[in-house]
Parts: sequence; C-alpha cells; structure tokens
Amino acid sequence: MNLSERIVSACGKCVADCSDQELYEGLMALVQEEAQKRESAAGRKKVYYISAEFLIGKLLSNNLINLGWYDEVRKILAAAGKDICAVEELEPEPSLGNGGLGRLAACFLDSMATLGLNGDGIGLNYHLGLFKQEFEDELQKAEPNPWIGKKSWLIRRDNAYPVSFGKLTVTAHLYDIAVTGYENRTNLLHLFDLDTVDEGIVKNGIDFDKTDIRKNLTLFLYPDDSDEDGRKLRIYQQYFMVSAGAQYILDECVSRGSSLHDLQDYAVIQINDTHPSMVIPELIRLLTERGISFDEAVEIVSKTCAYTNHTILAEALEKWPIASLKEVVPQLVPIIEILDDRVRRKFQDESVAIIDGKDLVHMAHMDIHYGFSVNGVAYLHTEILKKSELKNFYRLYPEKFNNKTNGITFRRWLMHCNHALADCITAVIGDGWRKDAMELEKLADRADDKLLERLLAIKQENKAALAAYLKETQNVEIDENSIFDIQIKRLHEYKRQQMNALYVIHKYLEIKKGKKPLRPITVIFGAKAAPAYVIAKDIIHLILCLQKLVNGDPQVSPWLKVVMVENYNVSKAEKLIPACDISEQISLASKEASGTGNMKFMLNGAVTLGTMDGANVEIAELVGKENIYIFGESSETVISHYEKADYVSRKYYEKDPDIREAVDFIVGRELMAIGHKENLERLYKELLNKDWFMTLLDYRTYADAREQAYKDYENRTAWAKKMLVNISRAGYFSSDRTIEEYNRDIWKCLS
Ligand code: 26V
Repeated sequence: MNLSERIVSACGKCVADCSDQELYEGLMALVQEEAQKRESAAGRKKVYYISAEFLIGKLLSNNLINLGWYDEVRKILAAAGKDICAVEELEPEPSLGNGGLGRLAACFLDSMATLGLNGDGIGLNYHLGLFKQEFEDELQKAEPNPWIGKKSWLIRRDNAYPVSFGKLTVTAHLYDIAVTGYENRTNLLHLFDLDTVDEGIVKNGIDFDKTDIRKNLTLFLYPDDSDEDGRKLRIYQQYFMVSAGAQYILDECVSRGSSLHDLQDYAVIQINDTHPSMVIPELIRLLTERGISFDEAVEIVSKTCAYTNHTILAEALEKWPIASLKEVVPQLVPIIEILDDRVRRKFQDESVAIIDGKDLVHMAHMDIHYGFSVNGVAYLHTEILKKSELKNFYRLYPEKFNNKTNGITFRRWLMHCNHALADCITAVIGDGWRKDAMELEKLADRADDKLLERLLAIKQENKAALAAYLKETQNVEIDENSIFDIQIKRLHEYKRQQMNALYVIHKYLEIKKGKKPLRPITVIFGAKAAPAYVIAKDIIHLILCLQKLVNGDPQVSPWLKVVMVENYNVSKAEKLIPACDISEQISLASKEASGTGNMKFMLNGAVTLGTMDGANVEIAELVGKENIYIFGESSETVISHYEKADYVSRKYYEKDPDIREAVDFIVGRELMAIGHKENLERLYKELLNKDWFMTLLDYRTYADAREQAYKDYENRTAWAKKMLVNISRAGYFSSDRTIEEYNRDIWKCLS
C-alpha cells in the first residue's frame, strides 16, 4: 500500500470525507503502526534517561517529519481539500514539564532516536499537565490542563510493578509513547501511572486533596512545592517513578542477559536533576533483595548512575526532611543513613554530608558521591559548579565533573516550526544540514544580496502569521512592520522580566513626552508563574497592566505595543520564535544554567540581547560581538556582590533618573487606576528594598544596548547579515551534538 492508501485505511474512509478529528486520529494510528516497525535494540548497553518531566509538546507533525512523511501527507490532505495545520491544531498539547529542563529531556529523546542510540526515557504519566494559564482582571488564573483524550499517543502495556509507601502498596502500570528518530529508529518513553487516579477530585481551579495518594499520585505535574502536603506528594511521585523505573530496568537487563553483577554493562541511568535521585537507594534496595550484598550493590549502582545538575539556585536544590522520608519511603531511610555514614567516615567534612545537621537529605550530594559523573549544562554553569557551588565536591572527585552544553532538536525547532526557512537553507546549501547541523556554516559563504533579502522576507512572513494568530486568539492588533522583541520563558525574578517591563515603562514615557522611536516596537511576553510564587505573579500583573495602558493609549500605541501571550507553551513557542527579531535573554549573570530558548531564537534568525550568562556566553563566542547585544555585569562581579552582600538597589534608583521614573511609575496614578494596589506596591517595594536578582544594577546598560539594537535594525542589510551569522553558527547547539558528547564521555553505548 502507498501512503495515501494507508491513510485511507487508517481513517476507515477517504480523506475528503473525514473530519479533521478523524484525520488526526487516523494519522496518529498510522504513525504508531509505522513507529513500532522501526523499534529496534542495538548493542548491549542501554541509556535510561530518567526525568520527572518530558515536555514533549504536540507529536503528530514531529513524528511525520521524522518518518519522512510530512510533505507527502500535507499534499495528500491538500488534494482532498484538507489543511494539515487545522489537523495539527486539534491535538491537545501534553505539557508534561515546567520549562527548559523538561523540554531538554524531550529534545534528548529525539536526538537519541535520531542517532540510533539504544536509549529510553522513564517518567510519570501526569493526567493533567502544567496548569493552563488564563488572564482575568490583569491577574494569572490557573486551570487544569488535561491532555489524555479517548485516543492518545499512550500505549498501555501489561507491565505492572508494586510500589510500597510504608503500609500502602500501589501498582504502577506502564504506558509507552513511541519516540521516532529522524529517518532512523524508534525509542520509547516509558511513563508510569496508577489506575486509581481520579480527576474528579480537582476543584476551584487546580485545588485538590493532596493527602489522598491513591487518587492524586500522578494527577498533576507539580508547578511548585510551597506547602507541606505538596512537598510530601512530590516525594510520593518521585519514589513511584524511580521504584517502578528501577524494577523495569532490572527486569529488562536480566531479560537481555545481565546477571545484575554486571548491570553497568547493560544500563546507564542518567538522573535529570535531583527529582529522580531516590533511584540510587532504591536500586541498592532492589539489588540486595535479589541476593546481591550491600557493598556490591553500592558499587554496581555507583558505576551505573550519572547526574546532571540544572541549576545553582539554592531554593531549587532539593533537600528532603528525613522525617518526611521516614513517613513516605521508610524502606529507603536506613540505606540513605548508611550512605551518609560512609561519606562522613571517609571525608570528615560536614559540607559534603548527605544528611545535614538539620536532618535534611541533600539529594544532589547523594548523586555526586554515588554516581560516576556530574555534569553542568553550559560551559559557564559547569565552571561555577566547580569553582563555587560544588567546589568541595570537585576537590574530592575532579574526574567526575564534566560539561555538556545543552542543545535543541532542529527537527522541531526549525524543520517543523519554520518550513520556509528550512526550505530556503536547503535551496542554498543542500539537505546535509538536516543530519549534520554543522553544515549550516556553509551559509556564511553564501551571504549574497539574494539570500539576505530572502531571510528578511521569510521573517516578514512569519511576523505576519504571528500577527494574524494573535489577532485571532487574543484580539490584539500588532504592526507587522514593527520590531518584534520577545521574551518567553518561565516567570522568575532571576530571568528578569521585570527589567524588560521597566524598559517598556521608559519607552512609554518617552513617547508620551514626544520622543518617538525610529520604528514601532512590539514587546511580546509569554510566561507562567508558579501559583505560589507571589512576586512572579505580581510581575505578570504589572505586564498585563502595561498592556492595557500602552495599547489603549492612542498617542502611544501606534509606536509601542505590549502583548502578554496567554498560556505560553511549546505550541505557542513554535509560533513566536520564527517571528522574532530580538531575543531577550536577560537573566542575572550566573543564574541561568544554560537556557535553550536562546538557541531556538538564534537558529530562527533572531539576534540576542543578553547577559553573559548560561549558553549566551557560548553564543557570543560563536557569533562574535557584532552579531549579539551583550550588556550587564559579569558572573564574577555578581557572585562577589552576593559574597560581600554589598548590592543596594536604592543606590541605583537614586542615581539614575530614568530608573527612578520607571520604578515610581509602577505605583503611579496611571497603573494604579488599572491594577491592584496590593500587587503593584509589593513589587515596587521589592525592587527598591531588596531586588535580590539585581535588576537595577543592570538596567542602564540593558536600556542602552536595547537602544543600540533598535538603531542597528534600521540598516536592513546589515541586520540580515547578523541574522545569517546567527543561523549559520547555530549548528553547535543541535541536541544531536550534545547527545553525541553524552555518549562519548558518559554513556559509552554503541549506536
Ligand atoms: C526550580 C525551582 C523550584 C522551586 C523554586 C524555584 C525554582 C527555580 C528554578 C528551578 C529550576 C530547576 C531546574 C531547571 O529547570 N533548570 C533549567 O534547566 C534547563 C535545561 O538544562 C536550563 O536551560 C535552564 O537554564 C535551567 O534553569
């Protein structure tokens, strides 16, 4: 059967007679059937990438691209009067991640399958993804975000594993999602679930009874852990994942010939941040249950597990009270105590202990002592881990530390989201870049006027498409000839959306005073705030108030627009990134471990405005200083301010009249008339009296760099050259490169 016949057979009728929903379900079934044919096992050793989050996004188009079917399917549908985009829109997005960490895991799965690596993902099947964000009264409202319909990508398997929480034992059931590689094999994402979960217990937005484990265990992806019950539920979730995962791994290795004494020859377990760290004591427990001595079990596990650190923020490094672990996973506590005891005897250094003086279990410490590799996710981040955050560990185990700069899959973040640019690149340098991203460098030699004009034209088309989408979905009108300046990422003070907002205020005031910009500017934000993160929600409130004020002011709005995109998620990112002119990557230096949005924007021809933080440092090195706008204090200076505790935001407020004017505006008449006094005043005071992430420190150089970028934008040819350099140098950030490095240095699997 040819593809057209297979589609008809999968849908049960001819394409023209199908509704878009029927087409979606038929295509999904067909993809699943084909993916299964491409499942394969190669080599003895297998990677198990274990992660509490896999932010996979919609799967249909991506799978069609990877199977090499996309264009043909699009044509077959079009010939029957159907639009593949309309079919894509129907797919519910599985938001099984909070942000970069989860999206990275999804990109890695794509690259492992593409490179033909024997490697599966292990995680949880959350019934409700990250909350759906709605705006009401200029405030964020959180609503449940279901994604599992009658037909979904999940394949239920027969595997079932008992998982015990003290007296309560539950059964973990396995679901798989096929992960197709680009013109290669299929791997699997294993997601564990509980049959008794009850979506009916959710009420008032996203509230639910946090104590009823049988009903809530895999109900929600955790957006925060601000209250005690929530924190305990996270421990339940994490143990459920690692216990079922570890049982799955051991069974599979045995079935492939392992005696378990040689587990490290069959399995390597990559621990994605500390959420799966309990896999270490759990594996030790399971191995001893299967007849291996405790000492040998520790040795085997230490050769099998590797840990990736994704943040240096102290509040994000997990530390569980031993009392909570005793309650939830009593069987692990004696094991953790022995592991801690051994560390204490060996090193006699309180700072590297697993259980601290306050009876908190430092999950990262356990990973470092009892794993064989520790990696950071960008050059600067790994250096900071070695030199400051984890320096006492680096001294003990220098050989364990290594850097793996993050990457993104070009299948989703160029081939799928920006067809026009992908086709243009192929027309100029051929198809090789799709498998070897470094070939994008060939573009640099082809920077003739025709190519530069084409790049500008594609950007223009993408901006027009985004403008139409925003008009349709949020009823805001933006000028497609304006500069699209975009900041999309989780809302966090260290990412400094508030600094961007201060600049918007400054521009608003300038325009009010009669100073018009060279060209209209559209400032676009997209961000969810953890529902318990008060200041983050205040920042969203400020942005929404600014949106109302600026866009509603007839004197200003022809020159400046503010758009806060509702419910920012992977699908929205796919629409926003190809349309971006200026990519805002403005975290306080040292705080953003890597960032991956920065890479997606660059690949799509946006120019970065950013600090020397995370992977921005590597972007700057690759594109050169004429093709990026860098501002702000260095990570060394910032770290020294923290050490000396000598940063005083008020000093900057008093010194710089622009800063003073913008900060005061937050509680001025105009915004107070739109927003809530409580939120605006709290944010104002925070900036003035604390400003923990040093917004005002960098504001001046930020505003200056931004002005320079806007000025340079006017020389369209020079700007197009910057775009081209960014695209041509993005090859390094392919997750295929990252995964090759993980495999070369850590996993050592055959492909
Ligand atoms: C977690 C939490 C938990 C509660 C309190 C506040 C807070 C703040 C940050 C986090 C981040 C956890 C780890 C994480 O998502 N890291 C991100 O990992 C990406 C992939 O490596 C990387 O690109 C981002 O820079 C890094 O923030």
